[in-house]
Amino acid sequence: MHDRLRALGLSDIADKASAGERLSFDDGVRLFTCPDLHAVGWLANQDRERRHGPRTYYNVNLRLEATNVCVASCLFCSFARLRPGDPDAYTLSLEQAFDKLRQRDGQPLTEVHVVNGLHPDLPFDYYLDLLRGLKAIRPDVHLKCFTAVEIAFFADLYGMTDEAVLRALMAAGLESLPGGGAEIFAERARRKIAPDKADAERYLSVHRIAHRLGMRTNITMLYGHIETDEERVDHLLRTRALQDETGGVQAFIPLAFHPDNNRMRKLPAPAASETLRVHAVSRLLLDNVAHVKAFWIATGVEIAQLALWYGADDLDGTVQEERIYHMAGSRTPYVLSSADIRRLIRDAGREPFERDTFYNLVDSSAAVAS
Ligand code: V47
Repeated sequence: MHDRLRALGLSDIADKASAGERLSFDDGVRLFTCPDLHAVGWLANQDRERRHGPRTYYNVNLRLEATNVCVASCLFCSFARLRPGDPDAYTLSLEQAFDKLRQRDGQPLTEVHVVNGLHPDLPFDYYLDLLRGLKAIRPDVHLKCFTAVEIAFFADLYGMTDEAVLRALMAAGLESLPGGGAEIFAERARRKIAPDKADAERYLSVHRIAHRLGMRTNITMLYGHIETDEERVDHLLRTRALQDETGGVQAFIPLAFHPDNNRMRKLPAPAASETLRVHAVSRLLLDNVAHVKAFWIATGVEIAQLALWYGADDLDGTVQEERIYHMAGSRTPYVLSSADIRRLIRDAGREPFERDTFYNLVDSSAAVAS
């Protein structure tokens, strides 16, 4: 491989990567444009194995999307309905939301991941009561809820600061933030695909405040639409800069654009090779972020398995009720059992490790049939 890397002109990047030296903006662009995907993947895999060996994380989680009513009009979104009266618009009552968790009484869930549309009319109490109610039903289950874009929206709607919103939600049970809403940070592309929601600075600022208040958060990147390689690298380096400042980013999650039923449907979905490359370059540039997640619903199950050799060490979880990707054309199952996930990790040649939200081993994994 060293001869091949030399022939590709990547020896300097390979040397830096193996010495643990930080890669530059130009290095990132070169990795995106290198014709040999496998060479890039090999480098990322070295890094992934140095950090985690063959270990591959997953968790037993539940996705809850309490409303799809959303005032934002992101071009890539197939989930949002703009007005409460739209035929497919829905907003769960608190009892309906609680039932989703109650119905899973016997399941060894460790996390509920809540993400919603930006609903213009719900009172702040709806979200506070949602958190309190979910906690009351399953006090042991971690609540990873509301993207930074939702937090900024709440602050503007309810006349509060971002920090006051976070503090109030934390007092009601919020424990970490998911990474949604990051899309692409670069202003040129963001203005086109997500013109009317929090900009990159606000998104990053909400994460910064969350970290200061003691929470961990994830960061995502939506790729495979109109963004350039330079804009991807910019996104990765802005994430890295935030992490230098706070250390609060747990996982980075590249999200493959799905073109069905949205206003960018003329674009093709990103190729498998693109997905593998984005995971690999993310692993190599984000030297200060412990985990790169291949979200199997976004990548497809088989490509997620391959991504475990291209820098990814995490597959997200059982998920159970995901809508955002399925409405945009994802053909993945709605749920994978713990046993399914463990099997597909083993089939990919890796070792499954059930984690909690903070990447601690969950004891029950030893007991899970595999
Ligand atoms: O922000 C919406 C994306 C995100 C489409 O933090 C689309 O652990 C592709 O952020 N094609 C929400 N993507 C999902 C998300 C997430 C997923 C898994 C784990 C975590 C985590 C976070 O979904 C949105 C947006 O970027 N999205 N529509 C679409 N058509």
